[in-house]
Amino acid sequence: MSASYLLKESQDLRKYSQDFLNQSLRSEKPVIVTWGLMNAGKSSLLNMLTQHIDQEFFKTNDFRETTEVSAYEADQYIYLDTPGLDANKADNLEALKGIKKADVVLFVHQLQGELEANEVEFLKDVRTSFGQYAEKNIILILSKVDKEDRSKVDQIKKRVLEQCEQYLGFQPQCFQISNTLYQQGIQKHKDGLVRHSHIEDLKQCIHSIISNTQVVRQERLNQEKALLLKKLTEQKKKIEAEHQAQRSLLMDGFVSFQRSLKSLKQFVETKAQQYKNI
Ligand SMILES: Nc1nc2c(ncn2[C@@H]2O[C@H](COP(=O)(O)OP(=O)(O)OP(=O)(O)O)[C@@H](O)[C@H]2O)c(=O)[nH]1
Ligand SMILES: [Mg+2]
Repeated sequence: MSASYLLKESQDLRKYSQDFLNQSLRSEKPVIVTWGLMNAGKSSLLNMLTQHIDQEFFKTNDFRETTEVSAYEADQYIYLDTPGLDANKADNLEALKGIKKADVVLFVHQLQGELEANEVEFLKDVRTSFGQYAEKNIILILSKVDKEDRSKVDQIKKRVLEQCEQYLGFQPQCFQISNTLYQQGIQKHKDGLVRHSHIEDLKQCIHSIISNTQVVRQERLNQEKALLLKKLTEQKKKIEAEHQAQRSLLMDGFVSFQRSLKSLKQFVETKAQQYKNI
């Protein structure tokens, strides 16, 4: 490993440590975050969960709408909306920023087929961040169920849960929701539509998960602290090894320099003696 690479690695680790320390300054209210591909219905869902029925708080649209993380602070919770994931790496990084702040993750998948590769990759990162709490705190949302027939919804649900089992090692809780049905149900006072939207069921589920927030936060912080300590110890070893290597290099150079100096001295002395004897 080159010294410049080691330096860069150490600088990254320093930033990571600083981020870790900043985390303890986070808000007390539980944080609920949506993630998912562009246009999946993330912002619409948050509008429904925060009772922004007639006037939206989180902007929604048919084209890419959310481009940075935005927040709504309610009485009990904070809701975070994130930009849709896509093949563009930089944007996915922007979306990932909220991971450590999230207490509950609503992963929104639009019902057009199975999970795409970048959705799976992202879910793996979220799982890592939650550790042993991933299974409970990540909720899978199948959105816009009003657009598909029941058999297709069931078929996609089965496939997506199989993928979760395969790539994450567990099947998360899964809700088949419709923002549109919920909105219409509330506006027209139709309980059937509200029930069919499953938004109230989702709210209850979130509520039950959140009762454990402080314990989970502490555990995740402990896990991360242990990981950070491990990384710092490994980095210390690498730096010591590099230091030793540089020192040996220097010593080797010094020994051969001394040897040359010695032979030069002998040469000069011999010559001086020879000239003296002439
Ligand atoms: N039919 C139907 N359409 C929905 C539903 N939820 C959202 N939509 C529509 O889907 C489109 C995208 O919704 P958004 O909530 O903006 O999606 P998003 O995931 O926040 O999109 P980005 O922020 O661009 O990633 C909008 O036109 C919504 O009106 C739903 O339950 N049913
Ligand atoms: Mg959005």
